[in-house]
Amino acid sequence: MNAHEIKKLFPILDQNVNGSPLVYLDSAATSQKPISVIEEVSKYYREYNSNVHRGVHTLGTMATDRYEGAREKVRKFIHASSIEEVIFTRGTTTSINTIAASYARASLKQGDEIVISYMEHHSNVIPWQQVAKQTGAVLKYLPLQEDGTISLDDVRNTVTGNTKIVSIMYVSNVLGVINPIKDIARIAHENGAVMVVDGAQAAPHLKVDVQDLDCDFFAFSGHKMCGPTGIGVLYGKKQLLENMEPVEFGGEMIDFVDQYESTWKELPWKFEGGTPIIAGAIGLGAAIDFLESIGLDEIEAHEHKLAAYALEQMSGIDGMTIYGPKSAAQRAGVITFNLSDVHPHDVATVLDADGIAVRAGHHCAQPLMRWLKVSATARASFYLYNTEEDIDKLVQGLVKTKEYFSNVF
Ligand code: 7TS
Repeated sequence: MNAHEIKKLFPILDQNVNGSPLVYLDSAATSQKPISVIEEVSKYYREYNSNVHRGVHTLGTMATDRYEGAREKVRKFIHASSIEEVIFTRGTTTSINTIAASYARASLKQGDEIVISYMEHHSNVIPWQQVAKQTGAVLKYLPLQEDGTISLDDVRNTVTGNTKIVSIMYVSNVLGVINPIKDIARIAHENGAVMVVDGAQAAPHLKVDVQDLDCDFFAFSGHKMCGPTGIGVLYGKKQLLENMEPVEFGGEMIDFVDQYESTWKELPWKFEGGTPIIAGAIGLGAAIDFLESIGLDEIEAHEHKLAAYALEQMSGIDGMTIYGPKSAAQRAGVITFNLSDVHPHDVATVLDADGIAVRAGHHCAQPLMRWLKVSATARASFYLYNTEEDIDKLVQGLVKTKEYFSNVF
């Protein structure tokens, strides 16, 4: 199936915005949803809406089967070794906060080190700042190379025998760079640290194999990979999860409750307190079916092609600064840029008048904005439904923006 055919499977993309056909270039913020996912979520509410893991009635059994079936789809999708290692959460943010609040708070002490990089999203910065304050651990930043990539020499120089946690994004939501996670995980392990991977921008775009990466934790969100909002995943190695305390207590996650003491269910349910995100998990299962029907390798190759085309077309525009590596091979489909004197919010506003949706701002990565020495940028992000025509329209829109503002000043 080519991108034009894939686009037809996304009802939202078939509309005019401000009088022009919608060109959606903000998938790094959230992706659009194919009809199969929308229908699967709707089917749950229309045909078998029930709570899970309780009682024996037919609808409840159906809901439980589909919810747990989605967990198995996730397990296969990331190649975890068992469903005990797949915990449903609200998204990447909740997954990383769970690792920080449970694993890190209990195991870190004064003088231990946590290593992150300058390119991290706030949700992979602030939980570690909090843990550092609570435990007396030190938060250290990996520097970046001039083109925004991470060098393994810097990893070797920053990670020490005192490092207990290394937490790095797989794919940057700003620079688009794909980080050498497998090598970083190896260096973390050589120093006795655990490796946490923020996979929010990786799971939608490339084949993830948590066993091959040998990461200890992996976090991602359903809404960026054609699934619903409000559902995400925390993968953790079984022996780590087994020794961790839950962070939410109540229904669903208990085995036996006495007046003053309680015991927890086995993995993964001890981490899923309360009624879970049933429709979300079922929708995520449908999203995985959809992505696999296209093929993750095909999706990644399509994005590399679009990124190469966009880099080539956009660098020809007068006054254009593109951040991150020059080569499309090192990037997923994210291009962050600034257009000479035009504020990125103005760029996004002029593009929006022609139905072109891009994001402007700090992209929840203020440490990276400081490293780039800018307060904000504009960002176009691509997914499997974007075409070269979408990029042509973006380039035309940018030329128009430039002309518009050079007439104003
Ligand atoms: N990590 C990365 C790398 C992200 O890109 C995002 C969201 C998150 C974590 C947080 O995910 P959430 O689902 O828990 O919110 N990134 C963006 C973005 O780039 N624009 O809007 C949200």
